[in-house]
Amino acid sequence: MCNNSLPEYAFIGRSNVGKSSLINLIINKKNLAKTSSYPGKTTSINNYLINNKCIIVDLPGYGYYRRSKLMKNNFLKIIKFYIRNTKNLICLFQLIDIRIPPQKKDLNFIKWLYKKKIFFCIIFTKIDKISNFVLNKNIFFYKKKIYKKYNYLNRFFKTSIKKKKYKINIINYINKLNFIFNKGN
Ligand SMILES: Nc1nc2c(ncn2[C@@H]2O[C@H](COP(=O)(O)OP(=O)(O)OP(=O)(O)O)[C@@H](O)[C@H]2O)c(=O)[nH]1
Ligand SMILES: [Mg+2]
Repeated sequence: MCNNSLPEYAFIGRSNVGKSSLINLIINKKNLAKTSSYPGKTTSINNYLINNKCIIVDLPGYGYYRRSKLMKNNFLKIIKFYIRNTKNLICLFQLIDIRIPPQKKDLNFIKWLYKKKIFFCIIFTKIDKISNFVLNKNIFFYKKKIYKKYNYLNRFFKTSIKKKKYKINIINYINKLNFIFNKGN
């Protein structure tokens, strides 16, 4: 948890969804956040100070099936404590692997975010791994599912560590939020 005066942006999602990889891409540092092809790599809350302007936070993933139930619950508790108690958490980026149908673990986490009124955006990851047709279809169904349940559509982004051009939308959005944050302080 970090209660300093800078705006903070955190990345959350199931283990292996690509949180650490996306952070490296966004901050342009190849191996700063540790990544792995095996789930469960990030096991602590890692803060990265970006140009003295904001803090990017890499969170451990939730729901890694090889962890014991106790460990999974403890990780979830730590993540939720961080999210609820970080004063300057401006936006939480919820990462979703768009190759697969909506997963209960993600939908439960999203439900909790709505319940606790946490501001979040959704990032669909690994878009290089499916065709444009499947991508658009999956995004359509995801949006529909969320809209039907909450009557509200979050801002959505799509990304890939292989199709680097998509990161600019997230960078621009963070810059915009930084600007708004600084104007209000
Ligand atoms: N093809 C492809 N692979 C990706 C993409 N993003 C991440 N990966 C791969 O997915 C695997 C997991 O990436 P990580 O960034 O470690 O995932 P994580 O969400 O931080 O995982 P945990 O730390 O275990 O919670 C790695 O092998 C990455 O190279 C993507 O956009 N496209
Ligand atoms: Mg990670």
